[in-house]
Amino acid sequence: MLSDGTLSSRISVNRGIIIILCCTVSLLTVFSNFTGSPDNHVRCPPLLVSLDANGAFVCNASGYYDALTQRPLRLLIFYDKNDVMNLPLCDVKPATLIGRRNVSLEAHSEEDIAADNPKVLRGGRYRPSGCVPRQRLRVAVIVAYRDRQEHLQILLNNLHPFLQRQQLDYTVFLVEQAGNATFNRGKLFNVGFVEANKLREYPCFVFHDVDLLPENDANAYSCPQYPTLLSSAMEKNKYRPIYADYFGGVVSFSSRHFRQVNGFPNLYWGWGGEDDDLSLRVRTRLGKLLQEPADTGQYTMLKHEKDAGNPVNPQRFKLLNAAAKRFETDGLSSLSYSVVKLERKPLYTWILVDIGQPG
Ligand code: NGS
Repeated sequence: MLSDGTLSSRISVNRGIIIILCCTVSLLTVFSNFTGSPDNHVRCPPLLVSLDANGAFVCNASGYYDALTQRPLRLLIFYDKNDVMNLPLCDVKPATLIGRRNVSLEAHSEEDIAADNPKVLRGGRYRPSGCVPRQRLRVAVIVAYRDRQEHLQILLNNLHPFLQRQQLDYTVFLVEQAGNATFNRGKLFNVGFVEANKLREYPCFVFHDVDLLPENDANAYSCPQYPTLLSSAMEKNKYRPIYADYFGGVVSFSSRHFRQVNGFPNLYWGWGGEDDDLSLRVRTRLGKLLQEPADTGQYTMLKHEKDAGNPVNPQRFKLLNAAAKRFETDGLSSLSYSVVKLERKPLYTWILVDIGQPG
């Protein structure tokens, strides 16, 4: 027989255990809602999901997003309607691909291209609606640019449908060099990398010339295992490789690898050499670079007059000869610039940037 006292103390011990168990379960539930899975996804409690001004689904967990930049202040919160609805992960090779097709060389107005691509959100962003993109399918496409309006229109008209067929969660960034100083492709790409990651964390990057049109949508604009030359077969070169270690035109990187090689060099003003320097960085630091197979890495290059703002750089061989000594000191680690304007246009996020003058 148990005395009344022993019985009631057992009941209160049991109650205590039940309360502790309940608290642990609720804490774990809350915790799992707000911390990341290996895929960097965090589930937003469905009650907190609502629409933003662009019609995109956002998680209203106050204190988790910076109100100005929309950048998550803590771990990424899962804010996609599709995840809430438990849609499947997007395929790496989706059924929407059509393979090789002729590119269009028509320069449509940006308004017409936006009307033809109604699912592209302001800022040049798209996310598939029927599936949840995998982390390696979340891509920033950075275009280095100045004064090539017609090429830009032709590129956008081809690129948006191409990227949507790949079912990527992508954003196109146009990084435009302000002023008349000699063009610096490498530095503009570095600015694009830093600025895109300030707006949202991108695991994958594609660095893209404005005059190159991809011909085959099997050429995946996603995170590669190793930095990859996507434009491996250009029509202007009869679809043959330009040379063995060529790494210009269009290349893809995981953010991790791009940081590991300290990005592009900043010191190449004018045409030539910055891509060879990057190729050397990748081979030295990461051991290898990849090339898209010639049957999918096909590109058409748009023709243009000699570009007075981008003369051949007479210093390029001298810079290349000493490139290995500068990997640490010239690149993302030494990047300086000031953003003149940042605007979400219908087809791209426009970053007008002052990158200074040749030193
Ligand atoms: C090399 C340049 C690269 C350039 C490549 C292809 O000679 O920067 O030609 O040029 N390297 C040097 O000048 C050191 S292209 O076929 O695009 O005109 O990307």
